[in-house]
Amino acid sequence: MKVIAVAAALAVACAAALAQAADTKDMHHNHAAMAQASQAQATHQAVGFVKKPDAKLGTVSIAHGPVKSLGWPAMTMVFKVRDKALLGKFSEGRKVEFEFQERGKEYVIVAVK
Ligand SMILES: [Cu+2]
Repeated sequence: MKVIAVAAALAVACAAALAQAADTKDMHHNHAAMAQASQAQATHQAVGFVKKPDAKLGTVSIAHGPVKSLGWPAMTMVFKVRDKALLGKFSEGRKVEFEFQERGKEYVIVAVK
């Protein structure tokens, strides 16, 4: 079930990358990099309320609910946000459904609804 969801998300992400890179030589490289990333990293899903975005640091604190895939209880914590375009969606007080990955000591948000 989860594998299918990740594969579907990856397919969407790849399609977007392909569209973006359609007229560049990098198309093939992007695709290979994505395939690698998907094997190495699990994506976790959570729902929460935005407490405080920090545009300077590229982080956001979120009061999130339980995260089953990590065995986490509900808590408030700081996430890194993958890029600025995503960070713009985290306005204070907003309810967000998001996906994140563990990267070293950080938890990086890679998608948000
Ligand atoms: Cu947490």
